[in-house]
Amino acid sequence: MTGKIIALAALIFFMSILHRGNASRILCVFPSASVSHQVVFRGLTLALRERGHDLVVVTPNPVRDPNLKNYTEIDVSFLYEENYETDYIELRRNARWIDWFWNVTPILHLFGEKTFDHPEFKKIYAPDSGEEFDLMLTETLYWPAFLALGKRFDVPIIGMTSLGLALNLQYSVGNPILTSHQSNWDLAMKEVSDSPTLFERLKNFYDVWKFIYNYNTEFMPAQHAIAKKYLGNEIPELGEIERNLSLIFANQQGPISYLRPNVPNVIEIGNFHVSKKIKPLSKDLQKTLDESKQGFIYMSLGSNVKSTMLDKKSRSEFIAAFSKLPYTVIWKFEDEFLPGKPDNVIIIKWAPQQAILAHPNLKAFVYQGGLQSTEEAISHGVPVIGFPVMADQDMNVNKMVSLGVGKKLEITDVKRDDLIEAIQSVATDGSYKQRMLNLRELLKDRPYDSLKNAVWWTEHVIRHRDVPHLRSSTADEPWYQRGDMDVIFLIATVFVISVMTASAVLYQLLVYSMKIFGNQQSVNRKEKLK
Ligand SMILES: *[C@@H]1O[C@H](CO)[C@@H](O)[C@H](O)[C@H]1NC(C)=O
Ligand SMILES: CC(=O)N[C@H]1CO[C@H](CO)[C@@H](O)[C@@H]1O
Repeated sequence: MTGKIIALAALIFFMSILHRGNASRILCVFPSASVSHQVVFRGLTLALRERGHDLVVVTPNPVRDPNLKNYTEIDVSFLYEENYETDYIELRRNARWIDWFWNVTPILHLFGEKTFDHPEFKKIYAPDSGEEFDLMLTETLYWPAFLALGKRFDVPIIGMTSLGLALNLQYSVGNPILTSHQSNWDLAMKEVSDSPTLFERLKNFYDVWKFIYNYNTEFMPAQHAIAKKYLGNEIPELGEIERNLSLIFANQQGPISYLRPNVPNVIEIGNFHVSKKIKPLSKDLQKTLDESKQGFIYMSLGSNVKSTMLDKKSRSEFIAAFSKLPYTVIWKFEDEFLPGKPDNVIIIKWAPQQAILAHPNLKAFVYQGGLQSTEEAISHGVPVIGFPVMADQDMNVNKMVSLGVGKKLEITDVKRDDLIEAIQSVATDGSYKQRMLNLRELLKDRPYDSLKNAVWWTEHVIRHRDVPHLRSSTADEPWYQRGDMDVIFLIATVFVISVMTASAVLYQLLVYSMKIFGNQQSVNRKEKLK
């Protein structure tokens, strides 16, 4: 009897060891003060928690659910208060994203410092904290300082982005740098062309390489200084840690992005934040939408760009266009009052977007082209009218237009007639809707669920403590070897020198023979005269 009990106790003991053996501790650092980024990361962190892992998550959008065990949140929501009120629409008139980046670097550094400075976070990374982790997950957009934490805890790092990879990351993971390819959302503000001229490509080449150069020689060292300030001087060069990232989860699903070659440790993700269970609408809104028998239009410029940023003229164009529509318009407008609001327009400060998109009476979604909103529109089969403002939004809307599921208009030059025409054709011509439904089917038709796949890869990295077999040595190539720039330069130089030498020799020969010929003639002439 006692023998049996001892055996049972031993079994339970070993089972618990085994169980602990499968559960890992994961440090997650996601400092972007932007909800649309955070909802993507949260999709993965909650799924990892479900799998039994223990997570510490640094985020400005904590879930704050006391029932979530093994999920410690370090709340950096104060970063939203530090947030600068940028008028992105005004910005669009004046700059390309790739140039504008340099205006926000002070803010990026400040956010980095403020996050490192958080007392709860300090307790985690302090040298004597006793904290141990098996993996670090972090947003790889413009936050290289946090990569140093991977060294502090001696863990592999998985990078993650809520949109396609930024140029700086394309470079550091060893992807080919395609200076004029449409997947470079960094280049876009307005002027993205599917068939750029030679001159435009020259300009893109210059801009892209200048950005990569400045990023690595100015931005990285400043971030390195921040990392050293909080973690000590032992921190290796951040660029080297970045080149060693185990995996990168990139939010770019094939059917809805401009395809490009990626190194094998870039793993496509998507739709992490799209809810399977939609929360019901408020009674009022539900009633309004149900009663919109003609259908309704939903307009939102997202969480970063606000409709209140529209200048008077653009606003009045929107109002004039909406007032002529036979539909109800639900407008996410962040103010109490919209002067001149037509009767068929309802303004709401905050919109339960997925529930609105799910309503069967919805005809079209007027939006800013954010990737998360695009994914939501597709998953509810709603055609779109895009007014892109910044970052990857032009690219997303261009792709939607090329797939025939939407139209593109210009936010800095809103014209009521164009808007009416766009809404009417998308709403009444059923082919937009049909193509959107087809696209939804295409996205769903895949061998695995994207989120489960990302969980599998995360655990794969933990199991093997890194995945060097997926890493391409292209990441180690210096810039001048990428695309064989040095070889092309050498060939071009040799060619130019040869042509110049040959021309010089030919010229000399010509001059020499002219002389002889000239002499000959004058001799002949003299002889004739005799
Ligand atoms: C990067 O990986 C290589 C090969 O595994 C290793 O030798 C090097 O120390 C790593 N560098 C950093 C900064 O982690
Ligand atoms: C790995 C780990 O720390 N798991 C913990 C999850 O939470 C339960 C109960 O809250 C703990 O018993 C585990 O140790």
